[in-house]
Amino acid sequence: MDWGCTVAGRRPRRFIALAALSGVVSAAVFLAASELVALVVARDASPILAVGSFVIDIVPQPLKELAISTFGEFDKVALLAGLGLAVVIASAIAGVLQFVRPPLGVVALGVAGALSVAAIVTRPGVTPLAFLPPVVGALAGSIVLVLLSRRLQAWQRPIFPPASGEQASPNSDRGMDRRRFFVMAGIAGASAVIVGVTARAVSMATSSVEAVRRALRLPAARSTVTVPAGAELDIPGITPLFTPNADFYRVDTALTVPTVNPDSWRLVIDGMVDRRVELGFDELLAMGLDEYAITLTCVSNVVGGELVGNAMWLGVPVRDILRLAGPQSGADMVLSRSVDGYTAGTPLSALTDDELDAILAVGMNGEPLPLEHGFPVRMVVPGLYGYVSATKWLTELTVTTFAQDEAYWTPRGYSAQAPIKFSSRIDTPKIGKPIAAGRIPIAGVAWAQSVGIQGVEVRIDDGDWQPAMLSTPINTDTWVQWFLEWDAAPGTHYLSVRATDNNGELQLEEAAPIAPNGSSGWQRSLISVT
Ligand SMILES: Nc1nc2c(c(=O)[nH]1)N[C@H]1C(S)=C(S)[C@@H](COP(=O)(O)O)O[C@H]1N2
Ligand SMILES: [Mo]
Repeated sequence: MDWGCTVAGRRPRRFIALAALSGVVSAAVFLAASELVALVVARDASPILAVGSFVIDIVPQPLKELAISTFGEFDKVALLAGLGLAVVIASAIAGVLQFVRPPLGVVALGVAGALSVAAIVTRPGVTPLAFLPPVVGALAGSIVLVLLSRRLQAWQRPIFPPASGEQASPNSDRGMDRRRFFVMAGIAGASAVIVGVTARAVSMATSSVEAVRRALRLPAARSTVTVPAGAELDIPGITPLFTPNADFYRVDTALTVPTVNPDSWRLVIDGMVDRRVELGFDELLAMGLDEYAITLTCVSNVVGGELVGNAMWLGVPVRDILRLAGPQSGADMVLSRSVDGYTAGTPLSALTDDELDAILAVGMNGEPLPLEHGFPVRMVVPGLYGYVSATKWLTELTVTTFAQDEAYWTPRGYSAQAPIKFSSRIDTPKIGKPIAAGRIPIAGVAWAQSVGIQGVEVRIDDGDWQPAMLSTPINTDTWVQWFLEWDAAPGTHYLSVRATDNNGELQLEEAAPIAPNGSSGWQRSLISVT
């Protein structure tokens, strides 16, 4: 192959491709060096994660919904993959720029470094040295880019006159230059991958908070919830009464799970209060823990969807904590804040109501909160969607007003206040899973947190609504299971479900999308019987 073959005035395609490759290698060095420095001086300062988080915050609402509906719980993996692709493309362009118009490639890396610094230092809770990783990364990446680009120039030189100011090397052996380029690109690329992956892995593995969590023994509950006999139906395919932590849905804007050490955790209660209060983890535990069974629901749950789960929480009523600070008259909202800057706005009345168990939870299904579910402390409020109440990795409760303060989702297309629209779901038989004809149970769950479910009805095809049997409810804050026996005849059938709550209200029939305040409608699923 003749590497030197060229059309007059144009560089051969091969060199352009190799210039692009040198850009990609330099970007890998940039990221790897950043990860390494981040590991040492500022764990929160990974450029790729900071830029990813920034993207999450600025992405328009419809796009976010599209991502969630397309990729489900893998939305963050998809985001990182997309970001990775963008980095590859942009860095390839930077490599070509550096080759044809130096120092434009270095300028591009500098801009990438500056943008990373901006994305990092504007994250909440950032440490003072957080600017360092992208700066060192940009420097390392630029050095590699300049060196690779020079090698490429040298290799190409016999065909082109030297660039101004550079020395011609007429005697240089092109085979040698070519080898130098590949050796350098290979070493830089391979070490970037090894260093980058190792640094990230070490950073994740040595986040000591998981070890702290495993060693943590929460005090026993002062009062426990009695699960009545008949609360859990024994039907294959039905959702379990309590959702195991490993299966509990996860929804948040955090690209990496925040790691909060309970030893340094502080909760600040401020805003419109008689006295500002600060609480440590042990002080919170010392207030006494009780058990609460509460079903959590996400506003993004579509009719028949999976973004709902039931857990046995261990915690302290929020009203007891607010009482320490003394909310002032005129306040009507509590803005709860997470370490990662996320906020939720909850009506003050929902948090002070003696009849409603809004809690700060530290335990979930018999263990400390899993890291993904808000360790060490999160909020849980029966009857309100998670985005307006269930702040994870909680650090601050600001007593304020809806007029004065806005929570994370409010300017992003969701209602400031959002009670859960009660709903019902068919768990079995499942859509797209043909079943054998015969007597089978139709079963599922229904929830109307803080009110309770009075009844569930099922309709087969266009028949009459038939009352389903309900499990014995634990309380009004948890879902109930329901079932109906069905003589399934061969063919395709529509199964529909609807619930009535303890106020005698019928589940909303009118279909609504998840934005701005939750989906509604009756689930209708097509089942094929063979
Ligand atoms: N810090 C933080 N807390 C958060 C969120 C978030 O993005 N960040 N999302 C909320 C939303 S929308 C829901 S539905 C619940 C989900 O809680 P889970 O992930 O434990 O199921 O957490 C809430 N708390
Ligand atoms: Mo949510």
